[in-house]
Amino acid sequence: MDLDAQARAILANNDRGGYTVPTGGLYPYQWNWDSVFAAFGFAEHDIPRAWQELETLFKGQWPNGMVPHILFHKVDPSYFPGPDVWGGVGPVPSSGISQPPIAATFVRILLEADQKNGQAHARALFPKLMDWHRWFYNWRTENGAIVVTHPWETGRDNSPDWDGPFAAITPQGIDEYDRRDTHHVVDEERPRKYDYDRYLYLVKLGRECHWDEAKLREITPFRVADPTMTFTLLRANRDLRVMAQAFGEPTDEIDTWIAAQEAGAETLWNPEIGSYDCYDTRAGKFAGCISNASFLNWYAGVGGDRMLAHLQRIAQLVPYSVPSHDPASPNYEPKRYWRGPVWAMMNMLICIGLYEAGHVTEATRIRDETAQMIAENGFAEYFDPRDGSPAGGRSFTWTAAVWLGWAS
Ligand code: 9WN
Repeated sequence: MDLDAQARAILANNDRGGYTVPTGGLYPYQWNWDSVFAAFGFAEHDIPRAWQELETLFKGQWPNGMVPHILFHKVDPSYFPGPDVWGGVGPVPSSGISQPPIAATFVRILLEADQKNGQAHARALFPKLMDWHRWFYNWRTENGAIVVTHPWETGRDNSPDWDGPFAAITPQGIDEYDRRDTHHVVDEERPRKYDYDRYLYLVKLGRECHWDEAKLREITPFRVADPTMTFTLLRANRDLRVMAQAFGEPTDEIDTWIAAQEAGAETLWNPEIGSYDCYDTRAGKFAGCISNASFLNWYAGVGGDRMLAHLQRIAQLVPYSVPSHDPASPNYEPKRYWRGPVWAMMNMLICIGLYEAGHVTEATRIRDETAQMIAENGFAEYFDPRDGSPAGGRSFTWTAAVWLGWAS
């Protein structure tokens, strides 16, 4: 079977009827940004299915506008923590946090690709996207930057970005638990128990205050301003604005959000390392980390070429860009999840920005490296930047989607 056919087969096999799981076993539910990438992959050969993926995701939207990071449509014991641990309060059993808000950007892409029915689908999703973006602005804005209350929210779970805030947390009152992820993937490619204890502690805090954002803002020790969320939301707001104009909707509220987030992006610039960085609002400290999220500034349309020298430096250190953590850092671990490996969908987002900024050489190089990694090693969840070898889950939805829609 050729690679395109393999990628389509992965999407078909991970389809659970109206939504796609990231991969069977390891992640048996619907994840927020995974589904948006899945929709992008489906759009290559089945536009109605692409819209359905997004529509199912928005069925889980909470009354306060938040769109959860996991929807537990059917309980499956192969994943922990499940719906009982989260205690989400929305219309579909769910987690209590969100994920990078890339949906509006991909709704716009689908709208432009679907001359026939795109308008109807995008118009129906538009108010839901507005409600979600408003939730971020109301509850998760600190000086314009977007803050997270759990590392899982950024989708970059065990990045060294969280090492500082995690060192200040002593997890208390969490019951014994049985991790399932390490039944599917070797320990060396997953977060440590130290991280899981803190992940579960933060879930417990949220559950105990019924995910009331006002309360959580007061009590949580973890409130970190993050480039993934700030840059993806800023980009998504620009795309939402284009749709608002096309639909004859007012743009003033979106303009307020864009202005706030442009200022917020500036607060994530860490002059000491000359990079966009995470900022721990509790400790008042930068993380001091250059991650692949630091390079999403072009995607957000900010920062000019401030990040270019780091991108070129890192390309000299590893044959496969863009590693999730700087290989020059002592905390770099090329196989351990978000502490080093390369993620194909992050590369796509980075390259969308690079192309738009006219950095065709850089963007083409990263796209070629991504395509080569996938062609030689299959549709893995992530890859080792030293040799492109596969890591984490296999037959992975977003890698297949990125192949179909962008890398092939
Ligand atoms: C927790 C599904 C998700 C991705 C995240 C990735 C990983 C979950 C986990 O898998 O996180 O949300 O259990 O490890 O870090 O980006 O959305 O693919």
